[in-house]
Amino acid sequence: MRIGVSCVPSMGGSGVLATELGRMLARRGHEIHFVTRSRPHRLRLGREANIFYHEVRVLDYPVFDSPPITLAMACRLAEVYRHHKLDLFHVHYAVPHAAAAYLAREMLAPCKAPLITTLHGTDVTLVGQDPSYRDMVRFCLGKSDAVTAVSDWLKDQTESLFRPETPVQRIHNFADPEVFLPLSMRPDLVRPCRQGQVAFLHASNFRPVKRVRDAVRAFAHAVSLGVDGALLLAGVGPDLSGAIELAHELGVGDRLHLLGVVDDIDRVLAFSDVLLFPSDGESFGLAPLEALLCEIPVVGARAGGLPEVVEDGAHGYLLPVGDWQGMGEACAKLAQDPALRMAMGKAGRERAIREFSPEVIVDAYEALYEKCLAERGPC
Ligand code: GMT
Repeated sequence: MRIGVSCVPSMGGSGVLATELGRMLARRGHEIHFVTRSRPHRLRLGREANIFYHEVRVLDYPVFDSPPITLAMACRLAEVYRHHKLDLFHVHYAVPHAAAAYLAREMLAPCKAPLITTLHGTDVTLVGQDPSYRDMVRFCLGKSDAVTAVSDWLKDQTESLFRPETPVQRIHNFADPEVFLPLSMRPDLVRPCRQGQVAFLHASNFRPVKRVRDAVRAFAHAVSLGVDGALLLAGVGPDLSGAIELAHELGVGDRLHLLGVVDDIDRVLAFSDVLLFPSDGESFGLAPLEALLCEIPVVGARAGGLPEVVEDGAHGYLLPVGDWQGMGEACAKLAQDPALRMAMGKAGRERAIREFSPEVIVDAYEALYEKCLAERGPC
């Protein structure tokens, strides 16, 4: 199949998933055409067969307050469709990708290429609820040949918030067990913190939904309980400076390691001991899944789709949203018991391989594409 893919290219889980899915499909012999504003950050060009990148160029004319990206993306998708004879469009994150692909298909009429929309989270629960986008998201879901959501929780949210005409199919996210490896398989890695310190990692784009302050408070609480730990913060975003300030207020500022935007998060996860992920309403939690593969227990909030990824008490601990004291106690328990960390880590990797393997998930997408193509019939 020749597949046109659109996604958010900058940091974020939806672009990561789109990229990894594209790479897996390309390895199976499909031709993948990424049509995005910039190169998706995990996409390495020129190293793998069957992968093509088409940048969406946007004319920034002074008359526009902000350039109409959706229109430029629609034009580029239509152009790539014509030049490369695409079979279907698969867009990740509804706004604005589903609207752009819908427009492209209308421009190409009577093109019958199926449109598959994968929902990732805030495109439904936050951005999609804003009156400026809500009706467009509902419309695009109805015009998609298939709609998928990355967790049962997100599927339920989508159904109750939008009541879409197109049924929503849950296809979980995946991560590559050959890339995300435990430290025991990567003896070359050097940790940024002191020998003997327990390394707690928070990795995100530091938006309010991530509740980074809870991560800092939980860490400080664990330190107050006698843990000799370091807090690694990977990523950047609006709440990073507030988190740093809070760490200094709580007396743990000297234990912070600011890693900035990390390209090879597999390395950082491998040398960490615990992932702290207190997000509220996380639809899935790709970083926690990657942590499980690296045999790192997760301490987080029992909210959104995270309980579908991490089982409380088996691969870490899930506490109510905002319960940083409980999270701090869970961190202390894990810090003081390396055998427990190791047992949970091993159970986590086994679960991740069993439930979220690339083979199973990519099979599901492939089957969905074939079904949509069969239903649409030849162009
Ligand atoms: O929905 C978002 O906030 C953006 C999106 C992203 O690009 O990072 O994140 C979502 O998609 C990921 C991949 O499917 C999920 O692992 C994240 O849980 C999800 N984020 C939220 O729901 C907050």
